[in-house]
Amino acid sequence: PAPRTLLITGAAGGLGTLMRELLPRYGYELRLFDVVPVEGAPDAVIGDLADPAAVRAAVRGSDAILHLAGISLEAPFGQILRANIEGTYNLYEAARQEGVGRVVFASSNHAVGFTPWPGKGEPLIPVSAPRRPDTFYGLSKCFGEDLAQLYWDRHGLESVSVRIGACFPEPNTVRMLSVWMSPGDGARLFHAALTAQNVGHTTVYGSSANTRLAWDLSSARALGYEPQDDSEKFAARLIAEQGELDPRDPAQACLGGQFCADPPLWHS
Ligand code: NAI
Ligand code: 15L
Repeated sequence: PAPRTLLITGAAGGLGTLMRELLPRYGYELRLFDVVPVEGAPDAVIGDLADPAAVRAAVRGSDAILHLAGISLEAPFGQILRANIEGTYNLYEAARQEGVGRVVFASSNHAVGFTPWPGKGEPLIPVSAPRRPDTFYGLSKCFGEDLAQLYWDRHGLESVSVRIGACFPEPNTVRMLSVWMSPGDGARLFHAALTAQNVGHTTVYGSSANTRLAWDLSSARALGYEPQDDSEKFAARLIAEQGELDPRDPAQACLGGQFCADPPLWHS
């Protein structure tokens, strides 16, 4: 049966705030979790992903989970380890123990961030392309995807790992013309990922149907996702302001953009 009670972790964040607004129209009853208070939601459960008991209490009684919580940019390894690696493990353990049927995991394009942009006439990047994390952050998303696979193979807990491009109201860089996911398409994709039958563990790219798409959306479409938006309406202005991507610039040559060129953050 379609999930009714949906737990959104990371509900106070940018994507959580967008999805809290958009997902109820699909019929979900939302429960919210974050380490900081969630504006306008006094019933939200406040707790840290690194605390297994807090996570288990938040998960109890949910039919499905949209797991958005965690550090969403590069950070020192110790911080990524605690929030994204141990935190996602705690989330999956709680889901298993509480009998939750489905987790939709917010993975990221940064799991494959060092993949070069396909040239003209080259095939789109498939979900089966080798992972090439561009940061410890991207590496934590590779871990989350593998954890999702393990919990399917070993425990029959279903997941969809969504390698989100960039979900903001509007794209603001030329790179984002390729990876942008409109908030409306984000809600459509998460809803498809929550309700499609027999997903086992499925990995998909998460974006709108952009004219400048670099990756293959077919595994997302196979879930029933029908994107409605295309970033192309923003292209002329952004290209006039910023110019086309320069493949000789390490911050522009690969999917992960600037993440590929920033200096590493070693210390916790
Ligand atoms: P965000 O940084 O705005 O929100 C993340 C939320 O997680 C915050 O409210 C934060 O308080 C919470 N959080 C962090 N550590 C936590 C912990 N230890 N315990 C409980 N809560 C904790 O990030 P955003 O943009 O909303 O992204 C949501 C998810 O989607 C993240 O996992 C991010 O990696 C992923 N993602 C987002 C993309 C986007 O375009 N917004 C692109 C690719 C992936
Ligand atoms: C991400 O994974 C980040 O969470 C988000 O804030 C954006 O930076 C996005 O990727 C991106 O690649 O633009």
